[in-house]
Amino acid sequence: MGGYNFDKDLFRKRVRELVKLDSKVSIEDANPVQIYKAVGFAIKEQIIDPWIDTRKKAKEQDVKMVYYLSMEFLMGRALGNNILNIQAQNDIREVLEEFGVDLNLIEDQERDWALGNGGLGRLAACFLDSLATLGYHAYGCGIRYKYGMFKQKIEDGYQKEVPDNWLKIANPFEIRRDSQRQEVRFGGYTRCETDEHGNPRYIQEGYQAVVAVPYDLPVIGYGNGVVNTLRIWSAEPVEELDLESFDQGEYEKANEQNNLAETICKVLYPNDNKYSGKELRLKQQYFFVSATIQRAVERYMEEHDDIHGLHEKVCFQMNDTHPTVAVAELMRILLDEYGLGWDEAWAITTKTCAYTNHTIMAEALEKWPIDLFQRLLPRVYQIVDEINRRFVNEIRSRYPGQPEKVQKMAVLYEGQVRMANMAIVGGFSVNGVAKLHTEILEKQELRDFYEMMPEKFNNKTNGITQRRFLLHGNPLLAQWVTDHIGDGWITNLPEIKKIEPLADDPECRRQFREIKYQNKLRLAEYIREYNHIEVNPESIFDVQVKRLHEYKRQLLNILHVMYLYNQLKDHPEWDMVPRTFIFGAKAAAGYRIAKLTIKLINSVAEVINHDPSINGKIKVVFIEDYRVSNAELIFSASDVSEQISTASKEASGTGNMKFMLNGALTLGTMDGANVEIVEEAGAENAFIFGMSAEEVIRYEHDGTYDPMTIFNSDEGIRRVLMQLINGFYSPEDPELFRPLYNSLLNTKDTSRADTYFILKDFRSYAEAQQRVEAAYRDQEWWSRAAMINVANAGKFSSDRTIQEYVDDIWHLDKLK
Ligand code: 26Q
Repeated sequence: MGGYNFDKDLFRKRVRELVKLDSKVSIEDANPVQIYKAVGFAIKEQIIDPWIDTRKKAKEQDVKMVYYLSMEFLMGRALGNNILNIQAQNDIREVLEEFGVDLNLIEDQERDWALGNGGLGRLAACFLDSLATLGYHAYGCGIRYKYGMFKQKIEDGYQKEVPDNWLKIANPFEIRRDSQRQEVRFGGYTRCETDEHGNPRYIQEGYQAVVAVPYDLPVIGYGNGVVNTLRIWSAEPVEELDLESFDQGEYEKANEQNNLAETICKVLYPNDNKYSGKELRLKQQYFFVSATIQRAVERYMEEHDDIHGLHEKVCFQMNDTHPTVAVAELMRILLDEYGLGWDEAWAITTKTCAYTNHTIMAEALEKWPIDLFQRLLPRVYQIVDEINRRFVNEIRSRYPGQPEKVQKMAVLYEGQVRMANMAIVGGFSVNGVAKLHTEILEKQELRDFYEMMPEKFNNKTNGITQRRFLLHGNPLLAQWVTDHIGDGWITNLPEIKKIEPLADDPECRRQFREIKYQNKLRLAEYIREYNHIEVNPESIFDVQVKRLHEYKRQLLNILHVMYLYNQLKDHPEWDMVPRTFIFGAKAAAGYRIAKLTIKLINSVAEVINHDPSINGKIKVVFIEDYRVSNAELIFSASDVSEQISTASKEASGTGNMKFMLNGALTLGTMDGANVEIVEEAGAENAFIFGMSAEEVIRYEHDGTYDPMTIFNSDEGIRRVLMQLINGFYSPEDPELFRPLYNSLLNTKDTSRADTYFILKDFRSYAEAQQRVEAAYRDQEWWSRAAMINVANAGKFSSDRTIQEYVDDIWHLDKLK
């Protein structure tokens, strides 16, 4: 397919007109928000034909396509990225300059599309970018939450959640598609009828229904004229409530349906890696899955005549267990609406559905109470029950006399529906998201499944899009790379390897350092504006940005800062390299320990940043409301990338890749994709510490770890821990941080103290931090290592990941 043929004159004319039409002001009087909207509309006009054509070509060429089913799409802002992908940046910048406005200012008017929590949602967004850029037809399918990820305010050091009313400014890119609405049914009961051939037919009755209305957003391929669709569904009442014409019973039902519609899409659950068995969550899941699958089958049948070939043209990729009700919903449609027999329907389903696992954390596994599931989805539950019955028979005949196999693998067990098990049984592919993660799945978490059906298992190491995280986020480095090796890297990241020899050229290293310095100035400016803290751009920018979770061990990081500060107070003459410790993290609203960790970071910052005696050698900054848009600034300005999760706990991580691509050195454990990053960049160009995944798992099994021994024997650690309970950082309330202290030492709260081995890894971490310090003193060495990291980031493009999904799982055809 071709490019976009951006028409600059038309664009100029249309921005003038659209700002009037939309805001009733002339361009001269328009404010930045009004201009942002007009620019968005004018860009939509320029991509609307390629958008329509993409759909048309997909139909003509009858290509196989994937529906990426995800509760989350963490898109960030669209405008700047769209402008780059249609390659109209210079034209648009010039037109806006004619109007006397700066493009960056206009980009800054857009709200983040924060329809996701963190890694999993951002991965979905990167995948959509890569699918379009590689020329594959794909739909991202999700929910149009009225409120996305909350905005984080820091008040008195505490996180406060503020609703994210992102639709308040109309989104110029979206298109409501009333013609494609679907009905989704909840509750009631099923009645069995016998049809004319004597076959049973199941009919759901007494249900409540909502209408699912899709809103489409364009996903623009880089320079290739392919525009795919992110389709997010919104719930609406089936009929608007008419007070007069309803009798009491109907009135109540209509009212309930209205409420149901309103609540379903109200808000994104702000949990990350944690299951909470809330009924509304299951409603959300079924709502968007049912709408998506109904529409996908309907569309397939508009263009084909035999439902039996569905799997040849369609794949449903399930992003974690959240949409795995898809397996049963597809069965329902095939059985009840197309009248297929069980075996036929099962054969199609198990060739159409595929599942990605993103976690081994036990508390993240979704297990729905059967009574809840059955009440909400009576017909779907019958199907789950039958899937389970047949699967259990299969296990028994395969493993006679081994009841523990049923216990481990059954879909229904101890009154619960185990969604991961359903996904594995009902799909043809199960993948982990990094080599180590997939190995742990095969050898530990999903071992019985792996032994029974090894052919389903495969690894797809995550990736990130270089278009957003280098081209858009770090324009200086992107330009520098392009100046030296051309722009092939934009669509073929492994080409960036060509900069590796430049790491041996002192002048290139100097330029590279200068770019990092400029990016640090840009971030320092942001920190001055939003945090009112002055940071030294010559200091090491040591950064940990990600969701706050105990396994990610932000606590280890801040305890080490406290430890360093103690050292500095004891030895004021120590000429340590100045450091700026930068944190950014949202905590799930109900996660007490996580929220207290944020408070601790801010309290430590308060003390250290205001202590003149240390001459600004340490600064601690907590960046409020970490999100995709400010992440782009942060990665580009970082020197040290903190990836310090307890080994085996972080399935992959993707922030680690964004840092690497922007020339930060990894300080990390051998966890998730860190393992592969080190493999690519060379262990000598990273700082690795801590226990291995194997050691962690061994300790977890034998239960011999006792943090108290460390506390008793290590003076430095003890001093830091005592500062959590002696009011050193909270004089007004010395007990404030007691829960953190307890989480590390007290076995009363949890089954084992220090669940995430913070004390165990502390010394190794501190020692790695010393290596960082020593290495940074040699600026030539450091820049060289940073450049080698960038040069070897090629593997971590989501283009590579997507191509692997296409080759091994989806088998899509490219659009011509
Ligand atoms: C589940 C039930 C109820 C409410 C919320 C949830 C829920 C929501 C989000 C559970 C998990 C998540 C998100 C998980 C996640 O982001 N996992 C991360 O996925 C990344 C992409 O594969 C990996 O890189 C990270 O290692 C992994 O933690």
